[in-house]
Amino acid sequence: MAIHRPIVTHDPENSETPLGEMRSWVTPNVFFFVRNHFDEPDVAASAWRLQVHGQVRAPRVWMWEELVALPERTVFATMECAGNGRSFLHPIEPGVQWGAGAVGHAEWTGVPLASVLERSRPLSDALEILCEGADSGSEPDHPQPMRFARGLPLAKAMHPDTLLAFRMNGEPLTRSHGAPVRLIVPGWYGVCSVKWITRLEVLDETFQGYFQSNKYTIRRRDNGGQRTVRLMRMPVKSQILRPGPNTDLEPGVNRISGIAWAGEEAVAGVEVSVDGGGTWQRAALVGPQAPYSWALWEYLWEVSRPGEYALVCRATSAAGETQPTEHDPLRGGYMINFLRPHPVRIVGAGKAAESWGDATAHLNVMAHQAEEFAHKRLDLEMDSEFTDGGGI
Ligand SMILES: Nc1nc2c(c(=O)[nH]1)N[C@H]1C(S)=C(S)[C@@H](COP(=O)(O)O)O[C@H]1N2
Ligand SMILES: [Mo]
Repeated sequence: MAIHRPIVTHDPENSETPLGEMRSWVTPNVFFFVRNHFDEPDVAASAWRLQVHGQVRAPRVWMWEELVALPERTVFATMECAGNGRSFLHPIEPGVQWGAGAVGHAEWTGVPLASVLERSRPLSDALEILCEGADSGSEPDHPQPMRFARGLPLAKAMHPDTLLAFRMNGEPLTRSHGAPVRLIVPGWYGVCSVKWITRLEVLDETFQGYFQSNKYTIRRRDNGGQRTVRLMRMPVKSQILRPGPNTDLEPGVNRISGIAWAGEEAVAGVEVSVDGGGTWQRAALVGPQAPYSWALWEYLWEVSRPGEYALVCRATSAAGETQPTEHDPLRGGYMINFLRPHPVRIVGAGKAAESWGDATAHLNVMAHQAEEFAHKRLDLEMDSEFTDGGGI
């Protein structure tokens, strides 16, 4: 069986994690979704420079050898694109028409962004760090070429878990994921984690760049009116991995498995409904549970009656936040974590569809399968049913 990273747009590449095939807590690098706004720049480590300037006492340019000589830190974090799930919205929202797979979970290694910033001694009025990538291009509503850039509030920039990362799951970053160095902002939407990073400017004001003023914003109700807010933290969300949507299953015990994440929070619990959200049962969290990281979960569904069923999953964060029933239109094509039915059919009169061992045995199987996937050749699916979504 060939495994694909399904392509949503070719040029630039926007491709999904093949969620239905994933069995491991971490997403193997070749299957980790790719979200590019512009052509991928080719930046060799030897030629890479990181300029640090702006509201600092000691501006500086870093070279690769200097960066990797600093003390390392490793963080596990789930990364989701703020537009993940956009193709499920009605009416259609413009932008890349993502299915459910613009999300992945990896082990990121690098040096804390704070280690680099501190050495330039930011001034006391520092408010945000402008983080710029080496990639550039234009958008339909912004014809002048621009770099990909985001402003990161100072407190998050100085948090020890915010990394200038150069390894992903123990391997050097690939070009698609931002080689040689990218930002990792754990718990926040993927757009904050600037790839191919080459410039940090300490600002004493809020950055108003395209990718956080024109795009990646939502509207919020505020005192009877509305205001525009920038997207940063990921809210709580869950997704069924298996069975896939529209699968035919047999009567008996069927295992429903999935993932759930809650940004900076840990996941407190996941519930599953087999009747479209009418009644809920608790799923079991399996494997590691940590802040920033998705949790794997499963539910053993005993079913005898053939027919159509609407599976739904719903996660709750450690802070008690849970997923909304419907998509708030003020969110436009972003922040899509509403409860979405996952149809399956029970057909025939077989017995249990899958045998079931204990959690440890199951995790061993997952680890084994992940190992196998890591050695499989990657086939990119070259036919896309979707059109290029422009800059969203
Ligand atoms: N320089 C640069 N950084 C970027 C982007 C980009 O287009 N250019 N895309 C962002 C978005 S929207 C997401 S969701 C993540 C995706 O990271 P990945 O491609 O490694 O999955 O990278 C972010 N960082
Ligand atoms: Mo994104």
